Amino acid sequence: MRRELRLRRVERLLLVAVKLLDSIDSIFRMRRLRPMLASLAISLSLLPAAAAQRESAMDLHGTARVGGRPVQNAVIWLDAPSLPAAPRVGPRVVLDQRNLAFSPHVLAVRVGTTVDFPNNDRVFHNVFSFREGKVFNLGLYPVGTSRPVLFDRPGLSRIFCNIHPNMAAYVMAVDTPYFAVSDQAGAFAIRGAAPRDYRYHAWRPGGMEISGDWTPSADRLAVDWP
Ligand SMILES: [Cu+2]
Repeated sequence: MRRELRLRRVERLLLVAVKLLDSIDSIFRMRRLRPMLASLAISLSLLPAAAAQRESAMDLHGTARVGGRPVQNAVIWLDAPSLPAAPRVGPRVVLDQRNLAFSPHVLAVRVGTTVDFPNNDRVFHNVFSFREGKVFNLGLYPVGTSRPVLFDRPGLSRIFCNIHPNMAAYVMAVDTPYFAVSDQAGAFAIRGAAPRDYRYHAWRPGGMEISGDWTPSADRLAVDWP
């Protein structure tokens, strides 16, 4: 707390210095100093927030199982209603088309994420989603090119190809930054969540969505389908 106060004071002093330089700028032409001081003030103002976030955030680990056996491609997410909404223009991630398959088979994204669907195969594909979640049809586009889809609301989208009936993928869009997909050992890690009680949800291909309460202090989250 005291450190933060001290930082605030230094920051205020720097801002005063910037203003002072502003006024004598025309006389002494110290233009190069001004942006330097300004950026120093900005980075100082960010310091306490970054430190607070580092102290409280943690990685939440768990295992997903079906009938006691580890299961890959399960999506696990934590409700985070108190967090600000995702930025409208969020990050971009890739759902690749290669060797007549989508990769990854299951993709989890936060609402507001744009997914790029590049065709890195040797043949044409026609990617579409028609039932629920995000409905779209990307049509045919040449090998080596890509089409973007913005996932702007939560839900599950089933992704298919018009030409190759064996191609299928899932995009699960969730309204939270805290989510993960389980690996081959059923393990998952949700990064950077504050340590508090959570309502969790989990879904997997061919399985129902399940949910429950979880207190991170009680070690790993066990997500079990019967
Ligand atoms: Cu195809």
